[in-house]
Amino acid sequence: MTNPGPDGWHGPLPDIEIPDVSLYDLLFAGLTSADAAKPAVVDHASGVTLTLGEVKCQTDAFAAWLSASGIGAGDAVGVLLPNGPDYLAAFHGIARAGAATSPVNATYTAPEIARQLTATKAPKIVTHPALLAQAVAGAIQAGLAASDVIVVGDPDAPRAAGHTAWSDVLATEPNPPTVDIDPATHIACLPFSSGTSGMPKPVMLSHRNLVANMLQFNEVLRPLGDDVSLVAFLPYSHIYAMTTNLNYALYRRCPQYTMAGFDPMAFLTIIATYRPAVLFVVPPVAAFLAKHPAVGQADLSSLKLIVCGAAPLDGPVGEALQERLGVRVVQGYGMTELSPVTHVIPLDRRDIDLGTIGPAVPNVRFRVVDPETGTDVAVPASGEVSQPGELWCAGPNAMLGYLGIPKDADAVLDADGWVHTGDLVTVDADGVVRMVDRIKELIKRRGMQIAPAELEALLCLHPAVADAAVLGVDLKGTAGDQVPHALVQLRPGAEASASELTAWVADRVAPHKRLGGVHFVEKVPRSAAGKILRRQLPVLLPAKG
Ligand code: 4UU
Repeated sequence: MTNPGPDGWHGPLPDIEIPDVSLYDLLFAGLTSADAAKPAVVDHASGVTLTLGEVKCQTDAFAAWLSASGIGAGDAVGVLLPNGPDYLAAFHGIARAGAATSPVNATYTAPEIARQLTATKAPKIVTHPALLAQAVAGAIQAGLAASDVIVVGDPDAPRAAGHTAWSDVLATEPNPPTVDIDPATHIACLPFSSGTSGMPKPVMLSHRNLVANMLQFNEVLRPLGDDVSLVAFLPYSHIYAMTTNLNYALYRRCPQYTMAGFDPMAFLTIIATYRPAVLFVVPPVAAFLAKHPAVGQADLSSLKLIVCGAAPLDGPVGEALQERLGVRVVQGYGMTELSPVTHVIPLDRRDIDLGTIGPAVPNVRFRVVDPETGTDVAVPASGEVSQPGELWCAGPNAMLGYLGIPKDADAVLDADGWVHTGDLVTVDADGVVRMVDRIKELIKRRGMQIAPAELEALLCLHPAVADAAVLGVDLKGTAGDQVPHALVQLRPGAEASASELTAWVADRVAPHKRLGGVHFVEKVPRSAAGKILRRQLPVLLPAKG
């Protein structure tokens, strides 16, 4: 049943109809008064709770304010916020005004913020008082004025400094003008991804992409029933949490309990206090839950499901977690360019190895293509797995392209609508997929992207560095987690220590991108055309003692 047809493999669940609506219409248009009174978001640290009705009202007010400021279709607005109640209306107000959120990781430095604002030409940025220094520095580098920085809360000092206060924005009459949104072509957000190579770039995700992926994913979670309340600790700025937490919990009218970052003990307290049903995690958090002694003392009895993705989950760790907590654990797979979810292990298929990423979600088609020959690998016999090949995916969740990069220069989305993931997988006769290797230039730390090209460019700006190559090294004891290491070729006669170069990078990037090691080499291996020969890099690392 799941064998590939002419358009590729599909999963066990039937395809669904994707409604032709904007995100706002899907999430808020039909809000009943009973639903409006339900808690949408609860922030344990600040004690702030917003109902669905309040989120809708704030969304409308922000959309009206943006429209009155001349911001709408074709524009982007930066959002540099930690997870918290304000994120919801920031994101949806922008979408309702017809503009697109450019979500910035809250740990970014000023140059990283500026690069993102510039790449998406965002004329405004929404930020938090705790992040104001880097937000303002980044905004100024990108050419924004003080008043273009909108600060959540009711902040006296920022207002005095000429910034715009969120409380003033929310005082706008919540009746924005109607904006004509074509869900298929209208961009709702521009998360950054480096794709299969090069620098991070803005991924154009339409209203339809986000609506579709939420509904596709919803089919997989259907057996759970009505309660999908969840702890939102993965950053909303990353597509994993944006779709499965921020938007999905709103869609299902269930509360999301926000955390501005992952603090293991606060995480356990929040679960015991609010009794959520679902957790979305990355492999290091799965390992924490499976192994840490404190977890044994905590009351996690409300949990019904843990979804792990964004990096490889070790099958035995998944099994140990399932056993220890008595909670169903599944692995999912996604990619920013696919909005993101394409594969998840079905909740009722306990026979499927947790080390796999399962079959495709509804409406996704996938192929496994030999990277050498460009042909699909042979369908395996029952009980066997295929030869490894590159995973290609297509569906209503496939991006429109990268902003500012012509379609024909884009190596990821082909003319037939297939996203070439850069991941090497095998598939069994039932369409269950296993990740084997990553054949693209991408390092994953705590599920977040690190583009080697970005760190290489930064190292090459150091006066002593002639050339540099960056690769991911697996962190011991944390399956799926990697740290970037640099191989550096110094200029003749120049001197720089490993710690100096480590600090050079650390001063300029978010903490998750910091180097775990710098190793000096005679020469960075490059092809005749100047491309780094990445396959040769691991052997240049010093042997571990
Ligand atoms: C091995 O990380 C993501 C999206 C993750 C996600 C989303 C919904 C996971 C489960 C889910 O239900 O997006 P990006 O764009 O940051 O990173 C994409 C890359 C993939 O190409 C792959 O290399 O992250 C890696 N990846 C995984 N690798 C994602 N999921 C997995 C996985 N195992 N389960």
